[in-house]
Amino acid sequence: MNKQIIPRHFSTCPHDCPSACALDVEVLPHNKIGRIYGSEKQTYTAGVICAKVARYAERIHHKDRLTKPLLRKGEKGSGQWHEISWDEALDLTAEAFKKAETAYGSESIWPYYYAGTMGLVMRDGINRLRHAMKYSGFYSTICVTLARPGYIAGTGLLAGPDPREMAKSDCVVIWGTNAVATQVNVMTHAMRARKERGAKIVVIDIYQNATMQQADLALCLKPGSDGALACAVMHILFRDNLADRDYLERFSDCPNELEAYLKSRTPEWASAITGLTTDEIEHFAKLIGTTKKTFFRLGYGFTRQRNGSVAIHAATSIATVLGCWQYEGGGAFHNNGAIYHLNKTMIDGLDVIDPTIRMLDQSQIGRILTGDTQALRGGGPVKAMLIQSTNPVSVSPEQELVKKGFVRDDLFTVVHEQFMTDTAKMADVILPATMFLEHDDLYYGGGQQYLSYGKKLVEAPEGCKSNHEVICALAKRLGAEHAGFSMSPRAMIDWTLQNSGWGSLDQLAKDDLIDCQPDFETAHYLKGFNWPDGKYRFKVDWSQVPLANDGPMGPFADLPTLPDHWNVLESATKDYPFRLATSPSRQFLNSTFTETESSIKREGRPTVMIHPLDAAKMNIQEGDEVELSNERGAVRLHAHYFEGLQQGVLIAEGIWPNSAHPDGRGINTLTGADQAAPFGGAAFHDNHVAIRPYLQH
Ligand SMILES: Nc1nc2c(c(=O)[nH]1)N[C@H]1C(S)=C(S)[C@@H](COP(=O)(O)OP(=O)(O)OC[C@H]3O[C@@H](n4cnc5c(=O)[nH]c(N)nc54)[C@H](O)[C@@H]3O)O[C@H]1N2
Ligand SMILES: Nc1nc2c(c(=O)[nH]1)N[C@H]1C(S)=C(S)[C@@H](COP(=O)(O)OP(=O)(O)OC[C@H]3O[C@@H](n4cnc5c(=O)[nH]c(N)nc54)[C@H](O)[C@@H]3O)O[C@H]1N2
Ligand code: SF4
Ligand SMILES: [Mo]
Repeated sequence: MNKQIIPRHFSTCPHDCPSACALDVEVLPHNKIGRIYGSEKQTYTAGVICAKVARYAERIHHKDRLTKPLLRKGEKGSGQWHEISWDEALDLTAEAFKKAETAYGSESIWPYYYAGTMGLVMRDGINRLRHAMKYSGFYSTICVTLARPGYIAGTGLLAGPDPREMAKSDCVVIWGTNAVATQVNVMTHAMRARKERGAKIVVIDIYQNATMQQADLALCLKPGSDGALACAVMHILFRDNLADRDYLERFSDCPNELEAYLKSRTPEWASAITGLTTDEIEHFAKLIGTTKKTFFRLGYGFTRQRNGSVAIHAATSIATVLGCWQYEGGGAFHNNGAIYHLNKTMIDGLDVIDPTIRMLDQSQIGRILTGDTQALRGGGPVKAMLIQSTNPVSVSPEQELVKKGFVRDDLFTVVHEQFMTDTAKMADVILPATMFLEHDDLYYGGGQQYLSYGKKLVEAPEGCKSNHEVICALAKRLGAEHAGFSMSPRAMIDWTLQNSGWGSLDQLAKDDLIDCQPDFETAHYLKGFNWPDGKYRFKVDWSQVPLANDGPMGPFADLPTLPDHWNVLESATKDYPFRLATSPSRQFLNSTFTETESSIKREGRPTVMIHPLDAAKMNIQEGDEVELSNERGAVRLHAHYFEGLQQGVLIAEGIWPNSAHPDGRGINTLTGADQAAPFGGAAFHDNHVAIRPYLQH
């Protein structure tokens, strides 16, 4: 057979995923793409990508893509729109912002964004506009402030051993990440270790997800109990003389104090908290205690509990007690954010920051838009918003409040989007956005070590503009001043590379990639951890944790100083006897891909998994429509019997569009926006709820 050869071009996946895969994209005539493949030349991607991005043609060429600016007619959310020109849309927006500023001050405008694209130019340019205009600040809390502090509390730095070393481990502990669904490349390297070296794969999660099904040792514990497991494991390691005392002496702050303190953290104590048997805990401790090349791959899952920062610190501490950091294929990894040391001055407008401007918490958007004085940090109301690359009406906690905020008649909302999302539906003005293959950008991997180029490969549909174009066009109308507003994305990438010590765009355009992996000794902290005394900290002064962010905000509760189980969870009660986690689905990425047929077909419908014994107690049959409820609201979906979780735990996978639920209330109706310690962040998997059959009236 004579196969026609379709040209493939390099790109980078822009989605909010630690893998940031390097891609080979089939480019067809007439601005069409074919299939997308994983690039072989990027050694972490190693030719493998997830299915939903492989079939990206379905998304980029989707018939429902937004291509015309729209102005609301009728009530907010009525679904009726006028088509308008780009000039009209931008003029209207600029006028509304100026009006709000004149009447209520610059902080009444809140530019709001997230990681729909991880491209630095397109994602973060909105910050340049807000800094130049002194608009309210965006304190990014989702994914960041519950996870990172706990890792950094020990190591002093958000970086770790080369994730490719998982392939050289004798044991890979996949903890709180459903890697098969959310970052498939972890599996590539872990499986290689199993195949080539007979390595064991341990998975620690709260349900038997696709990743746990691949495990040699599966630990299915109660939500929010990871700190207890970690402490009992360290107790056993000291008890059985499996701790590396020489390493601890040289590289940790207070090993003797830790050992003494852990005496009471017995397997029996942890068994009662985790729901694991003491045998399971002993077995896990023995396995890693006798396997120096153990790689702890710590994901986001267990940090989406109110005690998450304390728990990830406890888990990271095991690697130190064992001295795993010393070995190739050993150590603990969460994210590589710190290795890139990018100078973001031009993109973010860091040189025009006014530090007196208030920061508003991303997770608290519902409270902010409904006038909660604490969430508004004592300032005036938010009157106008520019929203790019995020879908808060679907993904943010306390959805009832979020919706109440967005229907406000006195709030002007402009949403820059690719699709008619739950958030776009609530806009006054909608602006159609380009997709990653239609603009230039620069990406880095949180879960690996590459800076990676994403070049424009096809023309956007007529009518779509990139985030950068919108920000620059608004800046002009608003009189915002910064050199970045007159640069092209390519010039911006070049400036950023040159000022960060990573060469230039010319070089990147030739190579596509820069491998930023630090040397072995640095990555494994063999020259010392990133504290003045070079020692890993078991004992944490949380106020001193350098979170590379805009926080801290507070005040927050006191945290334990040594690794522990910290019981600040949203515990089950008589009225709300179940604990619900809203874990990610495989075919969606947050609320993205909920518009593509193939993903919807594979996911089915909004579902909650329940243990059959619980279901029997609650009179719930397989497939029944049920209602989940708590203080924050109620959600309707269908029950599915599932034995792979502990009784009392419920799992609802995926963030379905609100309209996929019978009465338009999405899963985040049930999640809370209280600021978890130490620096805030929404505890998406830490909810108490009631469940009952939904009876039609
Ligand atoms: N297919 C797909 N891929 C994605 C995403 C998606 O929605 N879908 N989201 C992307 C984004 S934005 C992110 S941040 C990453 C997140 O990806 P992950 O690092 O995988 O983190 P989570 O999505 O929070 O959840 C991971 C697992 O943690 C489990 N978990 C919940 N509570 C606990 C607990 O207390 N202890 C333990 N041990 N486990 C717990 C959940 O059940 C889930 O199986 O994935 C990205 N990739
Ligand atoms: N219940 C529950 N809720 C959760 C989570 C959970 O596990 N459970 N996970 C949380 C997590 S980890 C995260 S990170 C958040 C993510 O929440 P979001 O950041 O809102 O992510 P998405 O839902 O993927 O929405 C991104 C939107 O950006 C748009 N977009 C993509 N590229 C561009 C672009 O170049 N320009 C513009 N203008 N728009 C673009 C997409 O069309 C999409 O609608 O959700 C959180 N919400
Ligand atoms: S695994 Fe993550 S980074 Fe890789 S292609 Fe899929 S969504 Fe993109
Ligand atoms: Mo995320």
